[in-house]
Amino acid sequence: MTAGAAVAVDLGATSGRVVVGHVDQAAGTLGLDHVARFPNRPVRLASGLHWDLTGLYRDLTYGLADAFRREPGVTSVGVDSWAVDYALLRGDRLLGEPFHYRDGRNEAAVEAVHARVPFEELYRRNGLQFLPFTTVYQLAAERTGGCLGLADALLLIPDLVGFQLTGAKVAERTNASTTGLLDIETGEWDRELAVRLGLDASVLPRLVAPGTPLGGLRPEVAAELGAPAGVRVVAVGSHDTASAVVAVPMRPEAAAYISCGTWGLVGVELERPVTTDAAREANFTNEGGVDGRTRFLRNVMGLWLLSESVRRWERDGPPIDLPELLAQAAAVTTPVPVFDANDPRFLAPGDLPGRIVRWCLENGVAPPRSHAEFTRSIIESLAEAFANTVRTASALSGVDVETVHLVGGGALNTLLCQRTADRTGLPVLAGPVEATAIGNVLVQARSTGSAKGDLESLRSLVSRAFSPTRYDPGRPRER
Ligand code: LRH
Repeated sequence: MTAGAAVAVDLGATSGRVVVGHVDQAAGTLGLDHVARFPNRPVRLASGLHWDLTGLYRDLTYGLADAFRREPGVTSVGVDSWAVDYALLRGDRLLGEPFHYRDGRNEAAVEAVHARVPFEELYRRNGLQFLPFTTVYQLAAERTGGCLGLADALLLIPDLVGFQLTGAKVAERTNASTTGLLDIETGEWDRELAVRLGLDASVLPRLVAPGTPLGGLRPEVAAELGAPAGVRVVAVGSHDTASAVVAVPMRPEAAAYISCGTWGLVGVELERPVTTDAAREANFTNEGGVDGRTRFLRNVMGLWLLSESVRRWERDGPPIDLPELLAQAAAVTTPVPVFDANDPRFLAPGDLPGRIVRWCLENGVAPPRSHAEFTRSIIESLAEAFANTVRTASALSGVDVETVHLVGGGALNTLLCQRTADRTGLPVLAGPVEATAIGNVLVQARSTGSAKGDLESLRSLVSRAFSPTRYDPGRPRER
């Protein structure tokens, strides 16, 4: 038994996990035990594409019960997930399963929002890149035919899980910063903006900073999960990307990061937001980081391009062995197209390979033919988008990037890491793969007193515990 263990619940758009973390700052150690991993499969209902939040909650609570069984020394639990999505509640009751941000309902809402508040003004107020699924647009879609009028609270996904566990209704700041409703200057809810958009700001809960204790488990939950006495739920950087950035073992003044999973979040960490016209035109975002830092970054489409292509191939053919497919992609020697990974046509679920072919035909380049060529084309296109975004982040922020840190599941993709090094012309340090869970654990550890210090002290624990794999740039293979 280790005293002061912290359990991280990390919910990604394709899978969730429960991880027990042990932090001993005096000894300079940081260890992780993987307890549970479960798929996160969206569900298409008559009302649109939703998350199966009830199923996810069941799976994560089974994971928590397992964690408590294995490690009776657990003192805290922290929850992070993908951003922007929310649940509506009336009292304790959920008003339906939350919408998936890839649902098509936002298209019309974007225009309606910009008609009331033009994008330039929105950017000045919230500092966020344009993404058609940012919560403000989803809420505008909700106004017509949705449940907003019935709701008395809106909870983002990790806050919803926190509410089910503890009964506390809050909005953790890093994730709240992705809604579009947080004032970039004051860090408070922009109630005036909500009113102008016709939204009832009274549904927005109290904001809390990462590290804030939310309370103990509800007695029924504690009993059902066999929780050790005194376990507390702690707000972490509940936006998964905020937790991942905590665990990037970087020197922010000379590094860029790529948090690569379903999305590739590419940027730098700053002390202050950058909301210049140039940043807006380059569609860079200023999301809230832990300890008041700014995550100045851009969303790049990420490994979704590959996972959704594989899903389509598997629908129409035999199961695919991913490591084998990646090995075949690495061995491709014929030229493959580099397409615009950020083209909005790749956002919605569906026939991604078909859309890649159409992009190529519209742009006068020969489309890939085999699964291996598609995979290689996706990896080259992602590496190119990563490289362009690192260059732009550096130019807009003034950070002189010497090293690129690539964390998350993408760090296991050796071809992607090497081609990112080649295309940026910079060394890529890959890992940790579980950066999000580590960042989640570290913020809990600091809140419960088993770790101290600023982000740099926490990051030095990460550097000692996880040595990255280094990829040096070779000669870029131009295509
Ligand atoms: C990554 C992520 C990203 C958001 C998207 C919705 O998981 O949180 O930072 O833009 O999901």
